[in-house]
Amino acid sequence: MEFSSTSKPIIASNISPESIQEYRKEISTLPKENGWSQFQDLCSYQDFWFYPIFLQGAMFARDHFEAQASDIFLCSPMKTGCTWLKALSFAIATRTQFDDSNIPLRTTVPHDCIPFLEYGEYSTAAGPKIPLIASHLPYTCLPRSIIDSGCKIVYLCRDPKDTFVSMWHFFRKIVENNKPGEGDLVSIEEAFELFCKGLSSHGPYWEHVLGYWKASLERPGKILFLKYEGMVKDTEGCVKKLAEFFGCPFSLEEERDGIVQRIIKFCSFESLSNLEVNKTGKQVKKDAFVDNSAYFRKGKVGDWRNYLSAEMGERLDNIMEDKLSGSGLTFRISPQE
Ligand code: PAP
Repeated sequence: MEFSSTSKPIIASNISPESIQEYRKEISTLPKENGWSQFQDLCSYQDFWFYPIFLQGAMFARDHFEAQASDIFLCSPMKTGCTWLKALSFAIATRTQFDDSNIPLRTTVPHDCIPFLEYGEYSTAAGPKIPLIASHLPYTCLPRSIIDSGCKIVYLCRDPKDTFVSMWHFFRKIVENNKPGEGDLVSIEEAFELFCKGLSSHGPYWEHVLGYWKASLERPGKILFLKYEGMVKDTEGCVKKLAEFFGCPFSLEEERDGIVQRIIKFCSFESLSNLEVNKTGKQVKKDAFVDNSAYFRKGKVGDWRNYLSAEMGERLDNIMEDKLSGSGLTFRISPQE
């Protein structure tokens, strides 16, 4: 994998005050619905729901981002395992430069090792410049040049029930930390109703997944479609698949030397969540902050059972089945699994 050239100096933090005004104006004209807290409405943009905080950078990327054919995008809806995918991808891509003792992931939260397209943080990504860029944007909202340049895309999604539960906990923490005493997130039951109507950050969830699923069928060599549950079940297979997809497959010698296992162990939930930076560090974004620990909650498949009733689970499964019907994609787990 080439590390040198492709990071571009276009950064959303360089948006001129005039552009910010323009984007704010554009956002103010969008249809709105109540979000999961009293602090921010959800805005309808290109058939998806967004919090305004995510839209400004998305619009800036829409207008200014020029993809290079060698860029590789790590795309996912929120809370489906992006932090883990970033860590694994970074470790795979930089394995000849670093080992566990000096890899930037040891001292930097994965989100700061691989930048987000829509936060425009290219210049702040830690360590070597690698052609990996993450995004939570739906496929149809990606800047046109990403598709036109034939960039590779890894897409990661997750059982919607676990995704929903993870999202509710994440936003609750953000609201508690940033607006202490000023109100709360809606209850998990209310948020569930909204999620089932498609009203969630970057939702409807099923449309996000379907967009990339259909694109992966049309362009199989360019889009690698993964599920969190598959990554948990066969992490080794996924890590090897990622390396091949990135164009830097593991050699037999590397496999013999246990490099694959080393990466898996270093990027495991237990290992990353116990690093000091991920226990006590913070990400400061404009006027809000996120504790790095918020990206590491439990990392379990099926945790939804601790928060949703069987009926709620069944209801969301049915909605997904209905929305995905005929696509060939399912999130139902077969009895053998
Ligand atoms: P983001 O949208 O804010 O980037 P994202 O990383 O996609 O969040 O998802 C967070 C989920 O991944 C959390 O799930 P949970 O709430 O159900 O626990 C988080 O715990 C899980 N996660 C983070 N790191 C790892 C890891 N190394 N291995 C497995 N799961 C992980």
